[in-house]
Parts: sequence; structure tokens; C-alpha cells
Amino acid sequence: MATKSKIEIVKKAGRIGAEVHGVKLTPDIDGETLSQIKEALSEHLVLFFRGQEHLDDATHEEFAKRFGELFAHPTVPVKENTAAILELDSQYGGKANSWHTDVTFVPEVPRYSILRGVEIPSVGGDTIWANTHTAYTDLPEELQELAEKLWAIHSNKFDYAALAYVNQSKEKAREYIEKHRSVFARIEYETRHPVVILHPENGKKHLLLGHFVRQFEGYSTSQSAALYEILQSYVTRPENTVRWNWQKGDLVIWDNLASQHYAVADYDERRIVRRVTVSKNTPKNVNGEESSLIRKK
Ligand SMILES: O=C(O)CCC(=O)C(=O)O
Ligand SMILES: [Fe+2]
Repeated sequence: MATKSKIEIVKKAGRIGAEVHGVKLTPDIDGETLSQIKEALSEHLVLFFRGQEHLDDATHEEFAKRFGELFAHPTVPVKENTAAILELDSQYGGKANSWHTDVTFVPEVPRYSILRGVEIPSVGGDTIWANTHTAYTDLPEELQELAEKLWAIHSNKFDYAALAYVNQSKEKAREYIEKHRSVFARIEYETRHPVVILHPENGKKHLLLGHFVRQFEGYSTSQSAALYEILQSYVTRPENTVRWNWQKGDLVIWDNLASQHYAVADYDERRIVRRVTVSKNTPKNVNGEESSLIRKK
């Protein structure tokens, strides 16, 4: 039986993020509560729910389906016995400690990511999310105009090597880099996305950047790096972020096309989170031009 709940939404930072109280997330959650959650998500971009220990892999996936069709990762095999769960286990190098939007190396980007805290260190291991719309509105007008004309090339052939050494022995890091090459980058995608995209629901302008960006079209790699740093600095400025201190059983839902995130790798204990991404959207720029695949090999 679906249970009706009275939900309460509490903002966690000025520009992004809210905690939702008074709701038990289940696959059969009632339509009214679900609409309230969706409305809150479109307003706050990331929603935090404590105390969802009752969810397992199967009910996590079934609940996620209420937000759209499952989107299995294009290259990383799904967790055993699941349809679409991506597991990030710190013991196997699963540390997303660099700013990104999920899966932007393909033209159809997942709309929502739904992440569950399975094993959480006693201290550290927070995740930070950033609002990419306020990042855009913070830009000086000249940079907004430039950004609106720019296209970025995103690829999963990404330099994970530098990250692998954070809080990790050299041996473990090498192991991880090898695994990364043979699994994550086994198929190489290159996609062009506009740097300023219109949000599919409300048409707000968002910066679409993150660690899959290799280069801007028409700029050398070194020019691209310099320009990237300027634009991305608006995304990661603390005013545009919210930070979440995980507990086991937390569930976090974010609007992937409206945000970036960073998992802080400041812990030594084991940390396991599991993610389901759902629905997809091909970004469009202010002129209605769409992202497209350059190559796949
Ligand atoms: O480990 C985390 O908190 C976030 C990992 C991540 O980037 C993701 O689930 O998409
Ligand atoms: Fe991510």
C-alpha cells in the first residue's frame, strides 16, 4: 500500500540544495508526494533524504524509474544482479574527486542521478554540488556572450591518473589506472556540447563543463585549459555550492543537467555509494543547436 506522507523541504544553502524530511522513498510512493519532490528538485537542483536504509538495489532502481527510464552507464558494467546500478567503492578506486556532470561524453546526457550511501566513513567523504545556472549568471556580460558561442569537446578518455594518487598507495593507484583504461575507457566517445545550455524544463541558462571537457572548439589545448579555468571558477565558487555530510542510508537526487558535483576524498575508511541515472536529454544552446557525437571507437 502506498503511504501518503507530509513532506517538509529545508534549504541547505542559499543557491542550491534542500533536505526533504518526512518521506519514506519507495517504488510505490504516491503521485502527489512524487510531484512535490519533482517540484522541489526543479527548484533546488539537489535533494537530500536521510534515513532511507530500507532501500536495497532493487527498490532503489524501481524508485528511480519513477523519474524516467534507467540509463545504464555506457562503458562501466552494471553491478551484479542489477539492471543499472553503478557502484563506487573507494577500495577499488571509486572516488569521484573532481568536478563533473555525469556522463557528458555522450550526446544524450542523463537527466537525474540518484545516489545511495551504502558504507560511509565515520568522518569525511562529503559530496559538494554546484549550481551551474548561478555560475552562468555570475559571469560578467562579456564572458556570458563568449560562453554562449563556445562549444566544448567532451571525452571519457580522461586523465584519471592524477586523481588516482589522492589518499591512496602508489600500488593501488596504478591498479586503478589500469582498471580505468580497460573498463571505463574501453570504448572512447567524443561529443560536442554547447558550453551554455538551456534547461530542458524551464529554459534557464546553465554552464555545461566538468572533467570530461578536453578542449573548446577553435582553441588550442593550452588556450582551452586557461579558458576552462576561468569559466569553471564560477561553477566552483563556494556561493554556488552545497556540501552534504553523508550518513549510511541517505539518498540524494540531483538534476544532472543543472549541476556539477565533487566527492571529497579526505577519508581513509572504506566508502561505498551506488548510483542510478535515469532519463536523458540532448542539450541545446540558445540558438536551438544540439549536442552531437563526434566519434566513438
Ligand atoms: O561519491 C560521491 O559522493 C559522488 C560520486 C559521483 O560522482 C556520482 O555518483 O556520480
Ligand atoms: Fe558523478
